[in-house]
Amino acid sequence: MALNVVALAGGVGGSKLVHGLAEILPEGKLTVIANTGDDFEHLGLTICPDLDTLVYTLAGLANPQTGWGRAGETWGFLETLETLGGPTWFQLGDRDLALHHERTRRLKEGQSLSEVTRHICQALDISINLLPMSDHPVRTIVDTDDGELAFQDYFVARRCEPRVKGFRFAGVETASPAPGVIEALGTADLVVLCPSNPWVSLDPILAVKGIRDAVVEKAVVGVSPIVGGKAIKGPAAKMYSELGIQPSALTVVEHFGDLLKGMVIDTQDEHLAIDIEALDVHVRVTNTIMMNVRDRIRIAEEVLEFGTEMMAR
Ligand code: FO1
Repeated sequence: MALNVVALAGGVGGSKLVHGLAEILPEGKLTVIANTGDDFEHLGLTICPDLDTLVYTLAGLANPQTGWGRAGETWGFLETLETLGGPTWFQLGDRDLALHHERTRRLKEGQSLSEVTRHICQALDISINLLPMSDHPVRTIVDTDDGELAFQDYFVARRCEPRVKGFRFAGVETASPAPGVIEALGTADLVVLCPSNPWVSLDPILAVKGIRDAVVEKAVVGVSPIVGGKAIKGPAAKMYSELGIQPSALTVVEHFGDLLKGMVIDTQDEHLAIDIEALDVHVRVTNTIMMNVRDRIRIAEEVLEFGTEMMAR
């Protein structure tokens, strides 16, 4: 009898593991709860980057270079917008745009975000249960030296340049979990924290009323998004150092506290296993870098095997 698995995921990193899990779990056995804290309104459209990254990855449509957006895009809309002097800082390809347009149209008609997401999954032949964390808007706000910035303004428009002081999730106090979220967690045998940014991708999900309490009841296994601490490049590294966070798999474990039963870390981080186990969190060491679909499946298999061991502890 296959496990009932619930995965909590952000965008690019999380979607790779979700893809692996979707390839090996039988239909009806995988629910994914996606971060919507990165969502925003732009050009009159509701854009849900993490949901869309998951959708495109699961549908085999994702852009392999960026991880977000679609492969084989055309850019007629954006090029034309530029000639007209419109805002082009957020790259919306023509095909991607159709998805944002259709979602916005349905939301305006009165459908909920989870209803629209279910429709999109059906239209693109995605058979897993993909749920937004909430149907209510929750927006990650970045507190910076330049004041508070909406997440995409900070991340994409300002290229993470302002110094970060912290985050808050506007709207989370009144947001309730989307229909099906608490039910899926209630019947889950195993909860997987995907290799997504703990502070800006997984924390917003766990901050929605009732989700953390439902997760903590379960066997929870994480996959560290941080590999070889010092090797971390790009905006995440800058963000960590500004927040005074030493980026490592150990820090991730400390961050999640009592939530975790087990953590999958990369072979480069094997030396951290002792310190992680001292926190009463079991460790599985493996190569966690996902370069292709075979890697995604292999890691998903390891996560399920390790998770099954954790369920018995
Ligand atoms: N990220 C960028 O760095 N630049 C972009 O222009 C950009 C456009 C974009 C369009 C659609 C989409 O679904 C995602 C997009 N992303 C872009 C990624 C996204 O904003 C971030 O990676 C996530 O929010 C972080 O998880």
